[in-house]
Amino acid sequence: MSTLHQTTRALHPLAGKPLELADTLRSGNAWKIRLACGFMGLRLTRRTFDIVQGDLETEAFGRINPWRQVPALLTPEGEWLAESQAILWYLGCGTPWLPEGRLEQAQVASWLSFEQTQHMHAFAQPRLLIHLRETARVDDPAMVQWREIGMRAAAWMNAHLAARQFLVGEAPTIADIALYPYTSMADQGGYDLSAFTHISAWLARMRALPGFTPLLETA
Ligand SMILES: N[C@@H](CCC(=O)N[C@@H](CS)C(=O)NCC(=O)O)C(=O)O
Repeated sequence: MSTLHQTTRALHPLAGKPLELADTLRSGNAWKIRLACGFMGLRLTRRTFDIVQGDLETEAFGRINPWRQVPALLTPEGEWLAESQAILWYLGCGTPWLPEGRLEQAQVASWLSFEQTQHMHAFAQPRLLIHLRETARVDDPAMVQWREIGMRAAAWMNAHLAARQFLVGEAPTIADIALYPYTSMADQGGYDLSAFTHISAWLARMRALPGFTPLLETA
């Protein structure tokens, strides 16, 4: 992490303000927000829901996020903000985690979009069905198909990371936070990313950053 990132932890515009996260225990999308708060030195209260128990279908949850998904963040302004990438943007604003330059900011947006359109589902679905719900087998055709899509996304990331330390420039941004969770848990969906050595090195760099938060508190 750059010296600037370290200095800004104390000066974060949201430092000391109340932040509450609606999440589930193992949500990769919600993990992005917990990672961001850890890296940025922000305190976060969790309100943890259980999808299997139907918690996201209640009237109360509908007031948190009518789209009935986690994560959602209760901001100091008293607004519930949905969508992991929008929340990362909100948290990164005014810090080195979201660079100010027009081009760098657009490059961050590009990776956030890549994660949602080319990456997240291909990694999250096999993990959900094989590892969390145990309703699919590693070699089910649908799982193989997801992994074909995911391997293409991983190959692009690996090629990009061959020439740089982080996805945008030489310092970590919210783009790295967005791509970290599902890439790091790929094995739970039957992926073998070991040939992508630049991804492995990048994952290790992310884990080594001060304030790294594991998915499970006990992990
Ligand atoms: N585009 C959303 C996706 C959020 C998402 O898929 N959340 C999952 C948990 S990781 C969820 O709430 N699933 C419940 C459902 O869709 O019924 C984001 O980036 O926040």
